[in-house]
Amino acid sequence: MRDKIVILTGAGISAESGLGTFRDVDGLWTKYDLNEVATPGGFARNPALVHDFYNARRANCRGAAPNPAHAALARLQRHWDGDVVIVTQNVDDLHERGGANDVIHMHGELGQGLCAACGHRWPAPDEMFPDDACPRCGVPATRPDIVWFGEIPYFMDEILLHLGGAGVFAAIGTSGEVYPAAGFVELAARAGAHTVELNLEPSSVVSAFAETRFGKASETVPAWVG
Ligand code: BV8
Repeated sequence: MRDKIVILTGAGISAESGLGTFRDVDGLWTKYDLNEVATPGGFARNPALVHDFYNARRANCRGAAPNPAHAALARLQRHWDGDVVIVTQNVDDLHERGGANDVIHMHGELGQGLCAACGHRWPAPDEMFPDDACPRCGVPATRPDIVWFGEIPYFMDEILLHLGGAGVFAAIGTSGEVYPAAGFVELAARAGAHTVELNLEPSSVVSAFAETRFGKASETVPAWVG
């Protein structure tokens, strides 16, 4: 009996905590040009704009609190007698502040800075600026530790291993628009996992799921966890 549960979360799980999603009616990509603030080219062209974008989201995140969906997943990790692996596309720390551990941030973290010169990572200050020097090598080549479009997501080997051994795969609060995350359900299903989508509305990959539960994450996730 495969008792590993792999959970993929997206911006929808943090929506009720007040953090914006990307592709909903008032989503972030309706206010910002993705190519200008979430690509390496955008950062090279205008690092100040990109830092402003992430400085604003870091401030938002500090003012937000985990919601019952985050708490329910932490409860599942505590009580389930197998592994519960949370893979998140989110760059906020609400899973951790909601009590979860071993969260895999495949798109990076708002709370970390990265030096493009020496690869050093450190806890990001509240605000980062283009000429910040790296705390280790001193070169002003610092950036948010975020995986932008066209960059390779983090921990892919580990994630693929988890998907291959999952008994259950659940996707929560994600539109299924961004790859490779949107393809995880197919990989899990092919490996024999039971798949469930918990989302406000059908995602772009809803047909790949064996089970769907629609509604707000703060209601559907605690009900699913029990
Ligand atoms: C990669 C930065 C290769 C962090 C993000 C051309 C050139 C290069 C690449 C590509 C290309 N064409 C396609 C690609 C691949 C590309 C891609 O998928 N593009 C899409 C747009 C077509 N992907 C990449 O570039 C990735 N890298 O492919 O590298 C590779 C891959 C594998 C192995 C080797 C090499 C990199 C992708 C990461 C990009 N970074 N953001 C940040 O700023 O936050 S992506 C961005 O979208 C966020 O990270 C976000 O997490 C992610 C997914 O969005 P969602 O989380 O799903 O949010 P969304 O708003 O879309 O949906 C919210 C959902 O919640 C909705 O369904 C809504 O109904 C629901 N909801 C709302 N409220 C609630 C709710 N549900 C429940 N309760 C509620 N209350």
